[in-house]
Amino acid sequence: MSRRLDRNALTGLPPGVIGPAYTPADHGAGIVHIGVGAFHRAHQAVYTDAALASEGGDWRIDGISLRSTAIADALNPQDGLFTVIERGGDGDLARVIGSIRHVVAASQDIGAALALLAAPRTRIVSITVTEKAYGIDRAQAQVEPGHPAIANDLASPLKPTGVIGMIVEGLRQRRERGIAPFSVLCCDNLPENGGLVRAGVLDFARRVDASLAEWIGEKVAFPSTMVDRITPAPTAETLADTERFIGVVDKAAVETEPFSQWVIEDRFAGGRPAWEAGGAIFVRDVAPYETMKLRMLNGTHSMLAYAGFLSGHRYVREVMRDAALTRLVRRHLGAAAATLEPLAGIDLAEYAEALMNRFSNPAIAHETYQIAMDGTEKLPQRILTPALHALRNGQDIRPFAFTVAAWMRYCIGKADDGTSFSLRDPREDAIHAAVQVQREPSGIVHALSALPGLFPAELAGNEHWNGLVSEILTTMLERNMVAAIAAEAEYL
Ligand code: CS2
Repeated sequence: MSRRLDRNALTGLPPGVIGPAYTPADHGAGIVHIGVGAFHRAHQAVYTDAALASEGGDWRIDGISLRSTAIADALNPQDGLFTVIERGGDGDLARVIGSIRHVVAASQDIGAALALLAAPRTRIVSITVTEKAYGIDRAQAQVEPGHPAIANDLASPLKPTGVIGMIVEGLRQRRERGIAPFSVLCCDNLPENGGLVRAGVLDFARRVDASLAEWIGEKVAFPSTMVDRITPAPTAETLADTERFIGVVDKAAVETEPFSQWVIEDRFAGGRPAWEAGGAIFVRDVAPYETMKLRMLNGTHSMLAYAGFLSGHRYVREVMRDAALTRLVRRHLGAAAATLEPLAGIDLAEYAEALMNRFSNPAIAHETYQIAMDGTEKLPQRILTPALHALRNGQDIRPFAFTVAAWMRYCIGKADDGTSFSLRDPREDAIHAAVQVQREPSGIVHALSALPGLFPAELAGNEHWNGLVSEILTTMLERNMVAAIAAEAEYL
């Protein structure tokens, strides 16, 4: 059996593999991160590694995984070490990251997870759990009492299972023991993510103990942040390549693109690592950066994921080799950019060009099906809000209507060749119920637009918009997705 990556293996890393430029065990933990998935390992953990190398400090990361035990089982025997393979046009670069100390699987040991959150050394709690895990009703800025984790945690707040419940219980314990609170740093692709999580945490706390909510409102910082790095789900190939690079087995390796960006509001009551050492940018207001990224990168991603997946493209890089689809990618980037306010120091045309290149990266196997997941959680900030903006301002709404039609086509759950696939959306049952009784494209548009809380009323009630979505969906259904893409590219 091959040896496993661990602290002893660091001294024997092959030339060309970059290891931590510090001794991980010399640094204590200061961050608790909830959701130790591939994205966290390829992004925040890398910035923290750079900060530790540059400025030192007790800023290592203790991880909490909410449900799965797999990542704790992979990382703990490796002393928290794992490899990031950066795949660029000019070959791969392997880097072993030392910033994670240990991972607790909350589903196995909630006491240990809460102890991390309550520990005085914990000054920041950062989060990547994907949009759907929060259970926050974004329009009402409060928790969704029907969300499984929220419902469970409101019923037994001392034994939480979800991210909001855990944060509130961690803060409650700190307050009870006279320990200063931590700052909460949401790193998911949500608009004004700090404010959103703050609203969810405050509402949850209010339902448990009003004075706790008041204390949190006064004392806890929730800086917003924009995170960016395209990170496909690791595969067996990721692990096999890693072993070839580093010479030992690494069960927690990730692969990602060379590009990385992190824009953060500098509001950390208990201090923070020198993340600028890894290239992080600190600003007063992240919102315009977040909006730009959500509408341009993520919005275009969603468009190309639905259209690409249904027309037989497994990977984003294949989409970018399809001439008609590439035209639609460019069109979407332009339409999204047109909905944005100018942002000092950023040329949106250059940003769009950089995105075209990143999507085209031939070394990254990013599945369209991965991006297509959780559409109801993603469409509002990526597509529907900019669509409404475009509608109100007399701008081109067609690119957004095309994306919505492609998502609706996807909601039918059958590819053009008749094979079924699972939607992988938290509202999958409601979507099925809405579409299965419909015969006409316009009926599908109407039924899906009426899903509670999804479409802005002004958009769902606009005849021109609905007409356009129905017309495009008709082509997708009566002919097929390939024909609809060709017709659309023709239309340009
Ligand atoms: C993607 C994002 O899966 C998705 O929905 O759009 O994960 C995207 O790759 C990242 O936000 C890039 O930073």
